[in-house]
Amino acid sequence: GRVAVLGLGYVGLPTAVALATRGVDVIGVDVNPKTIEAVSQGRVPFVEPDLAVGVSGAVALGRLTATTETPEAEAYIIAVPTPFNPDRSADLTYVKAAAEQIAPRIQPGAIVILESTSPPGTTEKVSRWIGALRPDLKMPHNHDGMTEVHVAHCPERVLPGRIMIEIVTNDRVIGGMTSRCSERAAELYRVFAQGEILLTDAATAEMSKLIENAYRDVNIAFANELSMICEELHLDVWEVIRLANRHPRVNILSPGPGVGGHCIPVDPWFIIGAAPGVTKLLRAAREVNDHKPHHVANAVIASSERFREPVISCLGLSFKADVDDFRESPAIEVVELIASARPEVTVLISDPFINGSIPGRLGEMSNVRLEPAADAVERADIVVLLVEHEKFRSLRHTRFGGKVVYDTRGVWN
Ligand code: SAJ
Repeated sequence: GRVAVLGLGYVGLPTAVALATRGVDVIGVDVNPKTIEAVSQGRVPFVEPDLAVGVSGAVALGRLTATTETPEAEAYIIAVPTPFNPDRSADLTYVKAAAEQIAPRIQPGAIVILESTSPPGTTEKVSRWIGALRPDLKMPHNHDGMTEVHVAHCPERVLPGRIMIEIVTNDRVIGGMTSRCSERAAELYRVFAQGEILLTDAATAEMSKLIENAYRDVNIAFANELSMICEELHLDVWEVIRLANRHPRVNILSPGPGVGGHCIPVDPWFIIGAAPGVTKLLRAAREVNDHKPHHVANAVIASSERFREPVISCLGLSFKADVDDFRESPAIEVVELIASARPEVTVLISDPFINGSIPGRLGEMSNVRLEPAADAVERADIVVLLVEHEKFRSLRHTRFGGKVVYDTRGVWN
């Protein structure tokens, strides 16, 4: 049967490729005509190791096509973004739009799988949104055993930078609206997933995904708080953590300039929103991680005061190492904070993954300029390492002379 994947981003496109390269006919659907154009020509609109070769292969074989129109299919995989609103509640607009595009096309026997990370109850909402437009179909939210359409949640877990490996090797949690829904979804994922497939109900699957990212957020917050404590006590946080981690049951993560990306800073809010009275720790972790860019910017600004016309060079702008994703990047926030607090200071920025224009508001700031890393370091009074791209790690051997060096990632020690 034919599979339609709605949303050709970091999750949808790799999933489409994983299925297509194993002989499944896949139709990729996206609202962005540029994405459709790129994929149709076998190109990938973003950087991810091994994805480009997969896309061009699947398209050349005729297994993967792309369109803006949701087709009739035997299985629908929804892999659209779930951002949050200004009040931090989940914005389910894209999920709802996907359900509403599927509704007129879906036939009895088909399955709808939600991969997007979603607050508890969203999978059931997908069933209801489709059911509202198709009263002729028995949907799982109101027909226990004998449903005509199956609905399940199979949250994505892939790590950007390692997506093509993890999509195959990770264990998968599948939560169906009914146990038959889980089994149907599992049949599809067995086509490419080599890890274990763990079946549960939809709400449990939703929650398990959210706590994976909340767990990471809390643990990074712990590391970030340690870095601020150690700074105050004039201790080297990296050395302190390295030694503590030699305990057999301690495994502290790495401090950094903050937590970015579109998952880890967002997902804890879905849990906080669902249980606001009992989520003190999750809120505190968010607060610590959101504060970290301010802490870094303030420290840099303070150390710039002794220079008359300081040049501050910030290396790395993406949300983490070796990816070209600048969304929700703490590094960008640090640069913005420095450049707007001290308009008379020149801030040089460098990132090997910038392709064309400077991302975000930085492009509009007159005291911010993009430079090759070597020039930026050469001209700097203060060098700030914000992202430990492979290319920057080797600068470890650079002699920084009289420059002030602020290594937020601890890779130059
Ligand atoms: N970070 C640190 N210190 C660390 C680890 C990360 O400061 O020790 C920072 C990174 O620099 C980055 C942010 O945290 O700004 C998030 O990076 P990440 O590598 O931890 O995670 P993501 O956002 O790339 O992907 C996460 C993964 N979730 C978990 O590891 C539990 C991935 O498996 C999920 O699929 C993904 O979120 C998602 O889409 O939900």
